[in-house]
This record gives sequence, structure tokens and C-alpha cells, in this order.
Amino acid sequence: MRYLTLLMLFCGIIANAQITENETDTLSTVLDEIKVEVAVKKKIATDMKMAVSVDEFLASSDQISFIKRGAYAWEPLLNNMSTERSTLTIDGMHVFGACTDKMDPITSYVESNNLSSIDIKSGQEGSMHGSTVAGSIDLKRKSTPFGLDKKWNGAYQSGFEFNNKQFFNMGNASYSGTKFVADASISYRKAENYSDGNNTEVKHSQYKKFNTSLGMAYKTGELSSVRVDAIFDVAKDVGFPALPMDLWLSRALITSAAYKQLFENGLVRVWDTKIYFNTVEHYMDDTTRPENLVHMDMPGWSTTYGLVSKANLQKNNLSSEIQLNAYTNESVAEMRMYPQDRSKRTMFAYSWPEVTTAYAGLSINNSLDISERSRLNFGGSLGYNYNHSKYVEFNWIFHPGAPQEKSRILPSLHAGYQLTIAQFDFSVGGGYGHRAPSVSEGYGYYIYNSFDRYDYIGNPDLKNEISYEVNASAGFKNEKISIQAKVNYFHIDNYIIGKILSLGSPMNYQSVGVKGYTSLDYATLFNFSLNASYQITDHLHWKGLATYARGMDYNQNNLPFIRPFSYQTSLHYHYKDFHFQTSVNGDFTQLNYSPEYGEDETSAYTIWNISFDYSFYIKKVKTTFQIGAENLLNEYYSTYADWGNIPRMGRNIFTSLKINF
Ligand SMILES: [Cu+2]
Repeated sequence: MRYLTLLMLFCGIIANAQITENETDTLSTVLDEIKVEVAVKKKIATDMKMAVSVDEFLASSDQISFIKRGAYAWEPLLNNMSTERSTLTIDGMHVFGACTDKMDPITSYVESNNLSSIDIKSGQEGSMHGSTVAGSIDLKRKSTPFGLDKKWNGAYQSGFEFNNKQFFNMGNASYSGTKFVADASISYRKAENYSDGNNTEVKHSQYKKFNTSLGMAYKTGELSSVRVDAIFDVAKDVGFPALPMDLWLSRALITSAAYKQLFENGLVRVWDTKIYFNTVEHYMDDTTRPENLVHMDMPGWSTTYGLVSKANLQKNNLSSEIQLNAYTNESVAEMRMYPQDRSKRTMFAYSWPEVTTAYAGLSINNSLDISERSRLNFGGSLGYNYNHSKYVEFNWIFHPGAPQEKSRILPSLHAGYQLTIAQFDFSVGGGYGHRAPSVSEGYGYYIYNSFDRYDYIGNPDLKNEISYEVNASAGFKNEKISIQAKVNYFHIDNYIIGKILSLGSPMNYQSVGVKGYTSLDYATLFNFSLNASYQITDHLHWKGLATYARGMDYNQNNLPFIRPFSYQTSLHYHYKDFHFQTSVNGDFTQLNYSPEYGEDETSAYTIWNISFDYSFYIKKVKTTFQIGAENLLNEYYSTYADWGNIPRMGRNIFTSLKINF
């Protein structure tokens, strides 16, 4: 029987499996893990919209905010910290964007129809995939279990959004045999410029995105399987209204091959090893902007090879997960300047002088069940980070004699205690961890930041950023009401940020000076969130969310991109196959802004959204139709994190159709 359960577990249909008490004991490691995953697994859809982009989905998390440079490829901020401070992975694989201006966070290389869930971990709890300060965001791809009763599954989605004339078509299908499974997806989105709340067209905000993925797994034995996966993504003609240039073409190929072995008994229960390769190319284009008299081509390339191997262990009431991460990345970005006539090139430079980053680290997470009501989680990681700059002469211009190679040891530790008393639950925890500077922070050369209008220079000798963190949560839950409060506080030594350099002159005629990445003595960050929900009647459900954050440097100056007090409240009503939802969200005035980093005070705003959907069946095929409006009152606004205060989209009526077969 246990054997059978393991098989079913292997097949991943544990959510539906019937498990008796005894078996739960012996299998609790793996089961717990999967149960947790099932519990947190949300559909890639928000309360308001069933066909969302990955960005829109992430935005529904209380831990994520965004820097927006336009309508496409928003930069996710975790715990109000920029992407350098978090680990972003796709199924544990490291992928690095190829744009010096952050036009391509790796969330832009997937599509909602090839993901099953997004796993967000805060602070050092996220150190499983490598060293971090803010935490980790892991994008989990769809992976169909073996031997489902229903062999073929799939969905087709199409829709139109009126504000920017966005038209999308997305299809995905999966096959589940006893020995072979496959998942495939394809999607295409095309949008024109959007209009703001004053009905003014925001120029250069169009985009086109094509994405396709294929995954296949074959069962090599009763308890083992091999799997290969690939994602191919192309974005073309993407406008970035907040930047002085657009994206002509961006392409990514993300591939992996994995071997998974389950064990019936013994200490090790699951062992999963994957090798991967991904390559990203990125070509910007500023010839679309007539105001540019001098043009600059700024192509970038990023290539990564890696290995991730993980084992799940179980002994009595202790379960552990051990993961080995190793990767090597090469990032190159060029800058070629020329007047209107392309043949007369006047300047060439490497903005990323072919920088290699190699990382190897071992991480462990343990979960010890102290009693039925309490649990201790603890773990850590130890990483080795190596950098090499091929064209080090570019780094020597501002940092003469800086070493061409640099090695760093990156330790991390964390612990947390969870307690459940009746309908209440509490947790407290702490963490400590280092991170290495990013390629731009360490080796960037004249990377123009259009937000504060400075050219940024990296410093190869920057110290590790060191984070000390405490966190706590308290919650209450019964059949009708749930409420949860979460806080965390980070004290970050050697906080890396750009400071004005007295030497050096700007290269770009738009820039006002040169900033060098420097370590501040320290900075502090505080995040608070309150989540509540109430089942008013069987058909009526209310949800609310409020967040507050504060970030300051050692001189009590404000840090940039810290979200002001924000709120969201929604009502959801359903009757038979009809659903109606409405939500109101907004930010308060940004009082704690940072003029030093190009911020000004951003006013408060409130947005009202509604949507309505209806599901019907034709034979066994479920079809859902949705219509809704975002920013119904057509408010003109921009948020604290809109690059250059570009206005957000005005009223947007959206429609979509989804067919599940
Ligand atoms: Cu770019």
C-alpha cells in the first residue's frame, strides 16, 4: 500500500489521493512539502481578471511592488527592494536579463499559460536558490503528472483590451500517459500605445510578445523519470515611454534536462537533479525617438549554464531539504555611439565589459515538528561567488588598479518558530545573509539612469551587502473570517546605492552627471501588511489588504522606491455560474520620498475596477466569458514607482474567453 502511495505521489496527484494516518507518518516530508505547495498554489489569475500577464498576477501579492517603465516587463520589487537584492528563478534555474537598463526582468520571459504557480519567499527563507537579501521569487512551470485518468487537457484563451487595443491568443495542452507526459504552450500578445486618464496617448508604450514552451517527461523506472523542458520567448517593438529608448528585439531560450528519483524508504525520499542552459539577447533602439540627435546602440547578451540538485530527507519529526546550486553566467553589453549617419561611429565602449559570474552554493532548510502545535524551521546556505571582468580597462577608468577577478564567500542563516493555538497562529523569525554586487553594481560602465539622469559606474571592490532581519506574524482564522498581520525589519550593512562622483563627465547629453555605486554604512527597511477576508453570506465574500513600508539610510534619509501606505478592498459575489467582483485600490501620498535619488512627491490615487464573468458547458467543455473595466472612473495618476512619473493607463475595458478541454 505504501508502495502504491509513493507511486501516486510520484505521479503528483497527491492532492486527490486518499492517504491513511499511518502512511502520512512515513511520508510526511514529501507530503508536507506537496501539501504546502497545493495550499499556496493559486491559479495564475487575479480576483479581478482571469487572463492576466505574469506581472499583473505578481502585483496581486502583498509582498511585491513594481517599478514600471511602461506597459511591459515591470521590475518586481520584493519587500520594497530592487531585483539585485532578490533571487529570481524559473524552476530553480538562474536566468539573468541582458539589459543594462532593466528592461528585461526574467518575469518577462515566461507567460501565464506556461506557469502553474509562483513561489515567493521573504528574506533569508528564500536562500534555497542562492544568496539573497530580499528573498526569492521562483516561477514554477506547468508539469503534468503521469497516469491521469484524463489523458488530454488543455485550454485556449483569447481576449481584447480596449485601452491599448491589446489582443492576445494563448493555447496550452498536456498529455498524460503512464510512461510519458508532455506539456506545450504557445501565446502571442500585441498591444498598441495606451491612453492615460486624460485620454492622452502615451507614446512608445506598445509591445509584441511571442512565447512558446515544451516539456516532456519519460518514466525510466517505477520510481524514476527524466524530463526535458524549453521556453522560447521573443519580444519585438516594445516601447518604454519612461526611457529615452525602446526595445527593438529581445529573445530568450531557456532549456533544462532533469532526472528525478524517488525512494521507498530510508533517509532520502526524493532526489532531483537538473542541468540547464539559457541565453538571452537584447537590442535597444533609440532611433524611434526624434529628439535624440546622437544615437546609441546598446545591445546586451547574457548566457548561463547551471546545475541544481536537490534532495528531500526525512527522519522522525525532522524533515530537510538540501540543494546544491551552481551556475556560471557571462554578461556583455556594448555601447556604440554615432550621429544620424550610422557609418560614422564616434565611440565604442563596453557597459558590461564581458563579466563572468560563477556561483556554487549549498543550501539547507529544516523543519522540526516540536509538537502538534509548534514547529521550528531553520537553515542556511554557504555560497562561493566569483567574478571576472574581461575588459577590465573600462573598470580601471574610475577604479585604477581594481582587480580583474574577485571571490566572495556568501553565508546565510535563518530560523523561525511557528505556533498554532486553536484558531490563532503566530510566528517569529530572524535571518542573516550576504549578497554579492550585481554585474552593473560591480562592473557597469556609464549605464544611464533616466530616473535621476545620472550615468552609473560600477565598483569592483564593493563589499558584500550584509542583511540582518527579523520577522513576525499573527493570524486568526475560522470558517467565516481570516485576518493576518505580518511585519519584517531589515538592517542592511554596506547597502549599495549610487552616489555622485566629482570626477568624470557625463557621456550622454541628457545626463547631468556621473554616479558611482557605493556602500552606505547601512540602511534599514520596515514592511508591514494586513490581510483580511470575510465570508459575508454563502454568495458574498469580502477581502481587504493594507501595506506600509519605510526605508531609510544611516543618515535617516529616505531610500527610493519605498511604497507609501497602500490598500485594496474587494467584494466578490457569485450566483450559480455568474460571478461579479469589484475592487478599489490605491496608495496614499508618498510623503517619504527621496529627492536625492530623483524622486518627487507622488499624490494619492484611488482606482475602481469591476468585472463580471459567466461560465457555461457545451458537452464537457467549460467555457468562461469575462468582461470588466479597470480604472473605471478614468483617473489620471502615476504611482511612486512609475519611472519618470509616466501616467498609468486610464479606463480599460477588457474582455476574455477561456475554453478548458
Ligand atoms: Cu534594454
